[in-house]
Amino acid sequence: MAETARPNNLDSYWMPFTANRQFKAKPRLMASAEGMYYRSTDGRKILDGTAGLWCVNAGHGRREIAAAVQQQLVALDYAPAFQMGHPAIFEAASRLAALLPGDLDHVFFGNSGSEAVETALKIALAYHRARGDGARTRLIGRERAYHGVGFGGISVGGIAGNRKLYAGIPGVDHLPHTFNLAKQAFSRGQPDWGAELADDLERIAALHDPSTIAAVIVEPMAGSTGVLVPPKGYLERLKAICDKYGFLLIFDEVITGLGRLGAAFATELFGIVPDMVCFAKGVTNGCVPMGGVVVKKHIYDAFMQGPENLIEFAHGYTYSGHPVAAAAALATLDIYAKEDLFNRAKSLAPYWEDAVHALKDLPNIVDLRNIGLVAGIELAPIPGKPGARAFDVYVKCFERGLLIRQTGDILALSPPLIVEKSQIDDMFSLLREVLKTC
Ligand code: PXG
Repeated sequence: MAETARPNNLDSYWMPFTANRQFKAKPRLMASAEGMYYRSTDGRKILDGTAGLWCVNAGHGRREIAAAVQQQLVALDYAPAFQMGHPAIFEAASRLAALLPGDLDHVFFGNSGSEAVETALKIALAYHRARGDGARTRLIGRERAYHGVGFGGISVGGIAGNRKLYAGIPGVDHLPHTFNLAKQAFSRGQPDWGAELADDLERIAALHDPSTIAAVIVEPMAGSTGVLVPPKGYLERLKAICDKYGFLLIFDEVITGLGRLGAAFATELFGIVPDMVCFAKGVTNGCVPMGGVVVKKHIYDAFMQGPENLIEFAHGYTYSGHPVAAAAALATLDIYAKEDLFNRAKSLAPYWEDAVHALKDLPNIVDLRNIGLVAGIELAPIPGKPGARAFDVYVKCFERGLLIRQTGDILALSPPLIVEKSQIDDMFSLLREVLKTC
């Protein structure tokens, strides 16, 4: 393949979550994408093992979405987000609410997972205040959690590197993370051990007094930290303790939402209905920024008090419910429904699981984890060089035509839900070859 034009100067762009100097010395640039494959600027075909960044659930280059976006841009490029609306965003809200169980039926829109999380945390505090229970100001997150990069998100988040430079918001405590190598290694799907880790919420409640706690936020499956699957019974226990004390339970489904686990949301998969669900990424197939939070009716209703001419919740973004994002979301949801992609992910999951666990015989494999179409592969660190082994695997895979994710010494894979079995075979045989050399 011919090379694509490359920028002359890589200097001005300060890249996010990137080792800028290392990258710019040896850049990896994408030129185009179609279906399951990227094409790099040096003309190589690269199998997408990560659905971009966990977001391109329907595969790349979907013409239906492009057409809907183009049409929307021409018809109505922008409408003021405050005190004004447009039809597509109301439809998008109804369609999203219909994908969630029970009375999770009101949607507040932002433009990213980070904004979804900030919004959910603010709703939690404002909700208790609106009910006359304003002493509930504490927020409980979890070790190793990733909830984006806003000050709220890094505060309830549990990744030291993202938190250490910033004081964060006050009144936050953390549950222990749910990973225990000795008790869970090589679990297929949900580990048998670990439900009791949820009981730590009782300790936290006793420490601060339950009357001071507003909400608990967790990723049903922790993605960014390296794929931690919830132990059997863990989320059930967490929900029961939240109910007992009146804590709102927030599921951050930015990764798990929209099909990745083989169900519309983890909420459905695990049969647990939280009070709020954060979403982003797959809602537009990754092609236009959009995120938001779906809340239960009683939460929305708590705000709908007082004089009707007053704004009930002083929050929102210029681009909340953007027409172009709404059009992309509607076209994306159409594809998910028409191609039955969530069920497709579900039916591929056993094949995926076998492919993941077949790596067990390789050297330096510490753990293999999976759920839905997600895999975590934990490697033994090179002594004195944490993360170096996995980064080496990541670069070698990219050079040989496979995109994976790397965090510390953990690799993560989660392809678009259109993946074929033969492409799963390609992914794992290439990975096997690379792992043998690292
Ligand atoms: N919550 C969760 C659970 C996430 O995974 C966010 C919030 C923030 O979303 P935005 O749209 O603000 O980035 C995320 C994002 C990775 C990776 O490699 C994961 C995310 C983003 C980028 C990379 O695991 N998750």
